Amino acid sequence: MTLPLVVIPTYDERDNIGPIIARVRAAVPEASVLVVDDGSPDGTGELADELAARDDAVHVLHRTGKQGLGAAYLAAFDWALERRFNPIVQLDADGSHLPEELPRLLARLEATDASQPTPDLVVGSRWVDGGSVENWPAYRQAISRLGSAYAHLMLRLPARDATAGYRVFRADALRRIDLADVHTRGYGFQVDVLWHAHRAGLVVVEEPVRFVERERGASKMTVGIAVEAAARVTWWAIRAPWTRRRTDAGSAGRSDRQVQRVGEQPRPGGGEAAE
Ligand SMILES: Nc1nc2c(ncn2[C@@H]2O[C@H](COP(=O)(O)OP(=O)(O)O)[C@@H](O)[C@H]2O)c(=O)[nH]1
Ligand SMILES: [Mg+2]
Repeated sequence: MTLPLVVIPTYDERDNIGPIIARVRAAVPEASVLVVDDGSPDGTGELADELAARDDAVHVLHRTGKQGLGAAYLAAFDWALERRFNPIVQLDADGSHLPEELPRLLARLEATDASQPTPDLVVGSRWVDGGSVENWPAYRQAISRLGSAYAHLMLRLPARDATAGYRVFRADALRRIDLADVHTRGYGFQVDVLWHAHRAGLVVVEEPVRFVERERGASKMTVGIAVEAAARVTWWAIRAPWTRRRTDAGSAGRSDRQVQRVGEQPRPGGGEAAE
């Protein structure tokens, strides 16, 4: 039985969080939503609590202080896997990832052709035929294209859009990734997880998406985040020949890594999803 969960990380997304949750719930009514807020100063977390109080399918994970997108997603993955959600979706709060395209991404997770292996991870890709980016300044496009091309070349990653943040994971596939070994806390997290997925032998497919730059609020992208990602990709590529690629499902199991889970909102009927 599928029980989709859409994870939405937020930092200062007060104007965006209501509309994006509404769009997700309209596009995929059976999907639950988990907002992961890093103590946004603008009150996004409190607003998310209000929305969760009105809708049992909406949950909020509060974390103390801005700890990075990667850290937020790692905490969310633990939360989701403990509650047996499947599949698990990554989606930005700012509307760049269109919830209206989610049914197509979810459908792609089911193999339509018996001769093809069933996908484990669907990457919503800007840089494949049919994919696009709207309203992004040229420099952002250049960083994204160059970064993806560099990661693809250095690591032979199974996706053209290595930094894409719109993703759908099969839960059991996510369990096969050694998340305890994912140390990137900024946006390089996306590349880091893809690299680990590749080495764990996951079947990764790309589905074209329209990426629409945010209209409200500010991007949290910084030069430091891009530099962290580039440095790590280079380091992984250098180290790759000496690290074993794990293709057997059992060997890349999850560890007992502790994640911070502050102020999780237990509510009647919420969160403890059925099998
Ligand atoms: N919880 C959490 N969310 C974050 C953090 N940094 C960014 N985000 C969220 O991650 C998503 C993507 O960030 P954004 O600034 O739009 O990145 P851009 O699209 O690359 O410019 C948005 O929903 C942000 O609110 C963080 O440190 N913690
Ligand atoms: Mg954005």
